[in-house]
Amino acid sequence: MNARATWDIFCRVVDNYGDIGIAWRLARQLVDASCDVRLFVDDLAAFARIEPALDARRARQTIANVDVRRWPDPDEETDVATVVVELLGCGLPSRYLAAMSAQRDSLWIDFEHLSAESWIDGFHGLPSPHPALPLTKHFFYPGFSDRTGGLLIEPDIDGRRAAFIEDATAFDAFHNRFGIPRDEGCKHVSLFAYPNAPVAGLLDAFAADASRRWSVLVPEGVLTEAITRWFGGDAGGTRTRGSLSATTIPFVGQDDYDRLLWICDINFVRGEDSFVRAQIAGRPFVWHIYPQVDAAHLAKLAAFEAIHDVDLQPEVRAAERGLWQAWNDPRAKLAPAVLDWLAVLSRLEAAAEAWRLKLLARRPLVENLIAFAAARRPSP
Ligand code: TRH
Repeated sequence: MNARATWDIFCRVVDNYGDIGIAWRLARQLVDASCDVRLFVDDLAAFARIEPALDARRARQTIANVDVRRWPDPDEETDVATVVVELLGCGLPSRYLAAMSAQRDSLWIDFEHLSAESWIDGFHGLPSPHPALPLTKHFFYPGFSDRTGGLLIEPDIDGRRAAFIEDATAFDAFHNRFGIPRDEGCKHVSLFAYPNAPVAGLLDAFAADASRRWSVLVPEGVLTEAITRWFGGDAGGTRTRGSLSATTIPFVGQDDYDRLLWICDINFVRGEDSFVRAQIAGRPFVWHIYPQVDAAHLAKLAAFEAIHDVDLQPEVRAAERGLWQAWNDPRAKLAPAVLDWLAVLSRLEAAAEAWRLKLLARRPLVENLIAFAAARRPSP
């Protein structure tokens, strides 16, 4: 396929920031790989929270060389791209679909949810003919095995991370800009989770820890209620109890969120995208998985645990599973699981670095996606 193939990505923001987070990462990485990209998004306000350069009032704008459009636009787009990405089964505008049917020379890809479950291997790449139109969409599954599409990781991420961590001026400026306290002697923790996370148990464990101090950084609007309840009163600024201080920081853009993960010793993350970013930050992390009906998410959690902890020593594996299970089950007693996990923290640190290197050695998703499209694109 021509290196400058045109790509249209369609994204509907269903809830939270995962849909737009994935779409924005994908769009920018395709541009870095020399593709022309238009990104159609139905909720520019949500988009603006993860990309400060975006003006949510403008229906069309170019950011990071991505042509960003509000969807649906009053004069819906009928100029069809060579590759059309429907993100997470969000559907396509009807006029656009009609134009695709008339032209019949673009490739339609359904970019799906990330999972470590083995069934993904069999579904990745499957075609799905449209019931009424002369069109076929192809399923593309991100994943951890070589039989999936891989992970949305920038090929130069390691260099960017090293440049930031080693630049004392940038490091200081980052702390100052977001009001992050500097305290060399304490462990920094970023805390991003769903509102049902058992936050009180975690804060109890940190506050009672006589062996070290803890600084927990909580993005604004995330877990505000739980933090307020635990301290009593206002959640803003920095509050302290026992060995714990908790600071509410702004909800930052996606690139700064990476930097936040890089400055922290431990990262609590959720969903899909922050979950991957924590892994490539190379620090111990705790995953709050997106809750699904019939507890389907627990199978997803178990599948990831099984691939992630295979090289861990039995007691480290047990501690990791114990905390991840307790963090994802609001009925669980969290404090003992936190203590067991902290007891093996230095070994988790070594394992997190090894896991990061393992992921970085794999072929990036965008390279896989471009090859996937080239192999399937209909001949004109
Ligand atoms: O927001 P999420 O819960 O999104 C979810 C999941 O993706 C879920 O699997 C999906 O089904 C659902 O959306 C629709 O969590 P996630 O995936 O981590 O996305 C959060 C995004 O927000 C990610 O791109 C990182 C970004 N972010 C920032 O840019 N700044 C911040 O301060 C924070 C906390 C996050």
